[in-house]
Amino acid sequence: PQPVHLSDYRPFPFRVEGAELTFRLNPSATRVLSRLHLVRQAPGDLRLDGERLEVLSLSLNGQPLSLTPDATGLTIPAALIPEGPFTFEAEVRIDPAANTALEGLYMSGGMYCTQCEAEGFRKITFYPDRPDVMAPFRVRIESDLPVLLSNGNPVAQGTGWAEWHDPWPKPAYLFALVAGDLVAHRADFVTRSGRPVDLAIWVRPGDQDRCAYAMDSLIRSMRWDEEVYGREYDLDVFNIVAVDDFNMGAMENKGLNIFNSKYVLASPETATDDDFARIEAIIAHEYFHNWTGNRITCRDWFQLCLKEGLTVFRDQQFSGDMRSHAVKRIEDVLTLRARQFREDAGPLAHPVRPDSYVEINNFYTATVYEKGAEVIGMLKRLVGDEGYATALDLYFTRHDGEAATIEDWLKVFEDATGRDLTQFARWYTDAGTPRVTVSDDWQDGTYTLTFRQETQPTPGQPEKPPRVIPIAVGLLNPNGDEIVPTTVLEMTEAAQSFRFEGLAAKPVPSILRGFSAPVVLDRKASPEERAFLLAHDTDPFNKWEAGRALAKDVLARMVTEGAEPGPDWLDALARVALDESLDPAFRALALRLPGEDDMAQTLHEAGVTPDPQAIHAARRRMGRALALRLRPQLPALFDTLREPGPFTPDARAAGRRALRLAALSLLTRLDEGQAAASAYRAADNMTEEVGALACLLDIGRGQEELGLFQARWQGDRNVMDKWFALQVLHAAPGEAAATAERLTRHPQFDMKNPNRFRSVMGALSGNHAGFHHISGAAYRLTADWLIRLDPVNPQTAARMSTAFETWARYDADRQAMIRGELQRILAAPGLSRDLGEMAGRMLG
Ligand code: DPP
Ligand code: ZN
Repeated sequence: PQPVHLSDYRPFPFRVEGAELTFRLNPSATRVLSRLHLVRQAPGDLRLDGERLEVLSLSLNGQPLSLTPDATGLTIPAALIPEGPFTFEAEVRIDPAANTALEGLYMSGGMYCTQCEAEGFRKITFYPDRPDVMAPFRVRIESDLPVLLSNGNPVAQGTGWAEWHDPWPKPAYLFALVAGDLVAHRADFVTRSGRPVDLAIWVRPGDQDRCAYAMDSLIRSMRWDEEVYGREYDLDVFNIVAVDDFNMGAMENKGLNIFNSKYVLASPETATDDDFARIEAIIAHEYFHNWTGNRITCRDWFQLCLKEGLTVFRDQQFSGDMRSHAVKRIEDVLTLRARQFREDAGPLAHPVRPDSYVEINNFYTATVYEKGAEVIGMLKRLVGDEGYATALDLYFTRHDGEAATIEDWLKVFEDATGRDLTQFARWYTDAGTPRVTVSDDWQDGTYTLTFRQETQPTPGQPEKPPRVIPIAVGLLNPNGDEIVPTTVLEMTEAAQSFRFEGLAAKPVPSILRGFSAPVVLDRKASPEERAFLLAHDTDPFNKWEAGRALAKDVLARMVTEGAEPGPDWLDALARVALDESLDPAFRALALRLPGEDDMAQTLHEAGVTPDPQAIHAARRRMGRALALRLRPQLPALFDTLREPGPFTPDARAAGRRALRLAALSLLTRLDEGQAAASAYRAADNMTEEVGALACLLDIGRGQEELGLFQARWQGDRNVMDKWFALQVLHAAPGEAAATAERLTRHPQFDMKNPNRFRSVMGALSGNHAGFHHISGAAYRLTADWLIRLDPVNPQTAARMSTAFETWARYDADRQAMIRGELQRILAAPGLSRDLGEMAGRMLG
């Protein structure tokens, strides 16, 4: 397959003034009639995308066309096209029941649903399936199912049919249709300017009592977007539908968001605190797309970060406002490092705005999303809050109704603030994570910080010119007082010094506060200095970061020198863990040990070949040392944080449960699971049920509890996903592959359901020492299943192949084994474009 290049962009030579679609639904033979009203804008043939469509009829202005489509679409020669407006009609037959790729129109548990982003609409009918072609849609659905939904506002309905009209011009990727036996959880909303909106969350009968949190999140999101960004909703209805079979988390189709049921359904008994937080964030994310994505969309798929980076940034702001900014920031940075830094450091590294792809579905990545959001955070830091607000207002007025580019986005900021963003644009075009090293100097009351930035070459980009990096810095006195509050230093050169004058004593610097740029900060600091910042830093992110850096130093020495954790780290951490003036959620985060994959990456960057087994063993010793240090306080920490009264999913209660479970996890290392076993039985919510079970599995126990869990939850797909995942995630390294293999033979394992597949295979790659076990069993099992899944669901197979992206970190044996598996995948007959591109890029 040929790659598509950004530089090949050409405008579409026709305008679609309206699209009228009629669906006659049938599981294996749905007929789709489309009538497109078109006008020529420039010379050329009319090329329509279309894949796997059985043509029943084609016509132009009512005259039959005898044209034969090729494998990817239909060309109507320019000579056949009249001057002025014309109408193209097509009737095609498609087979939703056979659509296991879950792209286009497919079936999930007896209901019809669609997923069109990025290029799924071409599997429904012939259309210019590109985001810069925007049109109003009229849709008629014919089916005897009771609930028939599409985008926009309802027009009319009768027995066996319904009609919808979406007045807002939109690209085809935002088209959606749902038909099923569904029930609604409803609410009302009135926009700031007085428009009443009917809100509904559609689920299968029996699930309607698990929608309240999602609905509450939606209402808070709608209000927040009015208050913070001045953005109002623009239709009479807003519908959300939960489906069990879904490749992504959710989809922002205009007026009809479709969600993976896992990110909608929640009750205290079935959802963990993390699930509640994710539901809140994803409901907000998809809602916020109504302006950043739908009203202003992307010119082409290279601009994906234009909507995704901005919308992630907005949902992160929202969650921070709803919960705690400090905790949210720490969690976001943990995710960024675990997923994006890992991607940026390996063979799949690509710019936030890529310039070529083979399969666009392979670019819905942590780089486009999470780094895309970080880039906007930096922009906001550089232009200030007011500059940001002015620029966003200009963006919405200037580009409403358009398909825009990153150049348009940056121009808005330049025009609104007068800043030159030429150098800043490198954050969009250059891949790789800059490494910033720091040295300091103290002389006669002047403190100097010198920074150097360097970015390693990434695939296709050998040269990395310096970027503009906002480095937020504060200075503390040796007594712990802050003497220079947070100041943003703008680094623009490869090496640059900044001076602070008139100081009485040599200060302790707090650098990269709030994680002000997505870089690796390389600062050799003494354990005393890190402990000092952990105790005194006024910036909550850097306070946490100091503890994390200290822990990583300790863990690195344990792995490489066989050292044991010393009292500096243990005492410093114990002080934070027991400090009741701090937010329990923050204390829980401070107690979380560095992850094994993160440690492997850090060692690799320091020139040490990581041994997964050694990291795993050292991390366990580290946990035990911490447990011993806190032994006297653990039972009280666990008991006193118990929430009185019924479960509430708010951040305060969730933080207390997180700390309580952190204490339980430590206790489990000392009491052989006694406390965890009774906590499991006493749990009245899923957070504690799963938390206690994980503690037991970690020490090789929990078999009885797994049985209890299964007996209670086997009728619930979303909860059973946790049952599958936990066993694999917490299996001992030598048993992880066998556990996963055994679970793939479980009667409830179904590779056609992406959530279930991920709960086994995703968990296997999430178990670092298990995945990289020297037997190679997990590598083989993963490759076997990717090869098996590929013909069924190439998008999910390709996504999960990133398990192998870190091969270059490891020793020669592991490298050879992983490369062997990637070669085996590449040689699989009939390999998809999706998985083929991924395997090829990883092999380099
Ligand atoms: N549905 C995905 C998201 O919201 C892709 N747009 O990020
Ligand atoms: Zn999105």
